Amino acid sequence: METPTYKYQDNVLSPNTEAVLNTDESPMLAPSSSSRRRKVMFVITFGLVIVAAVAVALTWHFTTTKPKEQTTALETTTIPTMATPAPTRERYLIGRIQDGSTWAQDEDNNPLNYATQNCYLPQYQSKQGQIFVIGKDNVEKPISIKGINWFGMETSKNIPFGLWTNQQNGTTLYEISAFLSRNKFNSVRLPLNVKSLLNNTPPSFDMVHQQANAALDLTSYITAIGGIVKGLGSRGISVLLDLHNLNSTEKGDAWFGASISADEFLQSVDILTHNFCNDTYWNIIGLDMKNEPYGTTWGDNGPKDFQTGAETIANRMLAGCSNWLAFVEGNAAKHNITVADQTSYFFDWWGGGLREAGNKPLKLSKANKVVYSPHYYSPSVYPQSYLVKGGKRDGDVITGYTEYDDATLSKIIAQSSDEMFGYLRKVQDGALVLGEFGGLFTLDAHENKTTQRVTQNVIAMLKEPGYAGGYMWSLNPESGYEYNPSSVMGYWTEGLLEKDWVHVNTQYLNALKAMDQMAHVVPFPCLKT
Ligand SMILES: *[C@@H]1O[C@H](CO)[C@@H](O)[C@H](O)[C@H]1NC(C)=O
Ligand SMILES: *[C@@H]1O[C@H](CO)[C@@H](O)[C@H](O)[C@H]1NC(C)=O
Ligand SMILES: *[C@@H]1O[C@H](CO)[C@@H](O)[C@H](O)[C@H]1NC(C)=O
Ligand SMILES: *[C@@H]1O[C@H](CO)[C@@H](O)[C@H](O)[C@H]1NC(C)=O
Ligand SMILES: CC(=O)N[C@H]1CO[C@H](CO)[C@@H](O)[C@@H]1O
Repeated sequence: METPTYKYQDNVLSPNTEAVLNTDESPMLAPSSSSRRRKVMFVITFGLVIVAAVAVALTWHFTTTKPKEQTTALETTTIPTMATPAPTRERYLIGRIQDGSTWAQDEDNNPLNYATQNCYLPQYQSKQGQIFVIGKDNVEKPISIKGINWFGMETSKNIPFGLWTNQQNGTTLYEISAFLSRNKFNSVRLPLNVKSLLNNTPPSFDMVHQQANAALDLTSYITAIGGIVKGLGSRGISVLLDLHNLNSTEKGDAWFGASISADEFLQSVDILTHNFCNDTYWNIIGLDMKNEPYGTTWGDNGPKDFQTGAETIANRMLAGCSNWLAFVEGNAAKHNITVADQTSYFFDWWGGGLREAGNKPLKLSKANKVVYSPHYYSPSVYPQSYLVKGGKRDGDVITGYTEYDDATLSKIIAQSSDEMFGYLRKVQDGALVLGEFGGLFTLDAHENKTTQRVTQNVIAMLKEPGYAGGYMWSLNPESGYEYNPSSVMGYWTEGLLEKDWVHVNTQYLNALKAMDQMAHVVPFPCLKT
């Protein structure tokens, strides 16, 4: 996800540098450089939310009569005898995600550790248009990804959002993992920033209710990632580590930039393989080489040639971890498309422009490791001219358009995605997995729901041969969008969870159930050592 203003503007003759350099801080923290007032208001609001959340948590902690709970043997033996006090571990009745499920009274929803599962790290492979989990016995299990993005680690907070459990807002790692599993999600894409990997920066403690997330070790960036991976792994949910931003504010138009050199980028890959390529983290399936490299080229040997960049990053990863997969995004160049008798000149979705990867594929040190991983969004991210009929471009918005009927819109999405990346299904053997799709859904203000229908079409497309699933953006309710409908600019936030992180955006959750019809939506298998 990228703060959208100007990124796709198709009428500008010379690029607006300030706008193009918009960062990809979570939209909640930095909506866009062109909306400083909103940004300031948002940061203040967010600050107040955190202060309020912490205050509520503390008040609750010290004043509420806690429900009587059985203490476990572990608690009674460890607390009094340890020199350093063990984390206070309690069951939490708060923070439960209200998706209609019921919970066992005695469920231990706040483990001190996610127990070792005795699974081994399998071979993950991409071939025959599918992703396979391959065991030591050479049995190959195909798997489709019903995935979701959970952001926050790429921001200055260095931790995914939502873990500030209190009586009103926030949930826990345990509950997020349980909720995702109850709803058949089997993978999480976790955006990271390279600088925090290099510095091993600890997360902001005020973003996490530590007692309610007892198993999460917040000592460092690496321990936090490890805890999240184990928490998700306990439910068979895999993790795609996403090299998203260079530092918490520099998105980077390539895999290097002002804050990170190409060498440093590769060191961050070494840090990940060194720390996580083993059986404890069996559910890590690979790395997304670089999120939305919008200033790159493909195969021209230029300074920002992402064919070379992605190849170098992927081979570095494979040298440290030959089990993982390399997820590769595309460029963001301008193209013409003619659909429904209308020609539009537009930017490919950032991350989606893989037009040259067919002729100039990545050459990796190991076979069956490339997963092309484009993004495809709805008009809530940018009002693309090809997604509506007629109308007049006015800055970023389009006025006076009509919306297409279902059949025409489906054809347009099929053709545009095929031109950007879908053709790869016919010219190479690896799987395609959308690293991001979605945006606004329930809030769609198009008279005939074009934004919703685009996402529904994208979901339906994932069932076609050659696609092995996708990651909806985002679980977080804080992600911001600026166009709704295509004719109106403003600011809206929406995610799979509601703003309090415990209520569910039911309409969106139901729309994503269509992903359950992909061929192999199962938990990632724990292959026992
Ligand atoms: C990220 O890097 C840019 C470019 O060097 C720098 O201007 C910015 O201050 C950095 N952000 C942080 C949070 O350090
Ligand atoms: C995996 O690596 C981490 C970090 O080096 C280490 O703490 C853990 O014990 C390792 N697990 C296994 C099963 O080797
Ligand atoms: C697309 O169309 C525009 C406007 O008609 C034209 O200027 C441009 O050269 C075309 N670009 C490409 C890549 O075909
Ligand atoms: C919505 O669909 C109706 C029925 O087909 C049509 O009359 C109307 O013009 C459409 N609205 C827009 C904005 O295209
Ligand atoms: C800022 C925020 O999200 N506050 C919400 C916390 O939860 C309560 C109860 O659900 C909501 O009413 C607040 O809006």
